[in-house]
Amino acid sequence: LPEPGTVEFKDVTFGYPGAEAPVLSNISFTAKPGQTTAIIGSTGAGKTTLLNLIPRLYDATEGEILIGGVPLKELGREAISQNISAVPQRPYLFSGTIESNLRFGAQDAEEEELWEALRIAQADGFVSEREGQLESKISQGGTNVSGGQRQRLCIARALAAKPKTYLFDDSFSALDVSTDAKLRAALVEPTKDAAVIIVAQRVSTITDADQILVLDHGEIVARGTHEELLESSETYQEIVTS
Ligand code: DGT
Ligand code: MG
Repeated sequence: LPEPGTVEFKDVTFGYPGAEAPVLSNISFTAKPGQTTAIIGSTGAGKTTLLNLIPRLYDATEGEILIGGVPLKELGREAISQNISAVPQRPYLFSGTIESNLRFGAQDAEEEELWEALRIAQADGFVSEREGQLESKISQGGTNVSGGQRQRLCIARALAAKPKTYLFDDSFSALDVSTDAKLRAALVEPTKDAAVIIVAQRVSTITDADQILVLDHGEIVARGTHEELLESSETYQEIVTS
């Protein structure tokens, strides 16, 4: 069997219920533990849809997705939520405390582990400045923290769960360039044994990815490293220069 955390797409096609044309066609790739797989492509290309198939927000219409060699449908909801942490494109917080938000998926974590997750996510500063710190209240939807803070808290929540697979949907583009760089540098060590899949808008976020998939109208039109794609893919060149 492939290592735990490995994500395999085998000829996956997906169309939203009731829609005429598929949004994703014949998607095949493997995201391995210890590697970063980046997905880039214009708005509407299908990046979020592709990520959402992994925790089974939707099921593939055709083809198969496997995690650690096991088909998603055989894995069960619990194993999926225990092994995969997703930071969605529009991250949400629950009403409750910062701590209860971080503990979603990490019920047994020590308080020190929660602070470590906050440090990596560059969120320890503003949390320690809030009255009550970990006990400080989050209103429904997280409207009493800024968008960038919400994003970092959701990244901290994903880290606290210590999953084998991380899914980051455009999680860094709302951050200023320097916070983005610091956060991604801090992520290297804690995610080094996991399969990391990153959807990105900024090419600078993914230049050091082990493989980049270029998605266009629901199809992978090119794949490779940054250097390889600069040579081989016009679509990638357009993204880089746009
Ligand atoms: P982004 O986030 O703006 O860069 O775009 P992507 O690449 O994340 O695109 P995605 O996956 O959100 O959308 C791909 C296509 O699927 C696009 O034509 C819109 C359509 N679509 C997205 N969500 C839904 C949905 O819930 N229902 C239906 N019927 N179509 C959807
Ligand atoms: Mg999206």
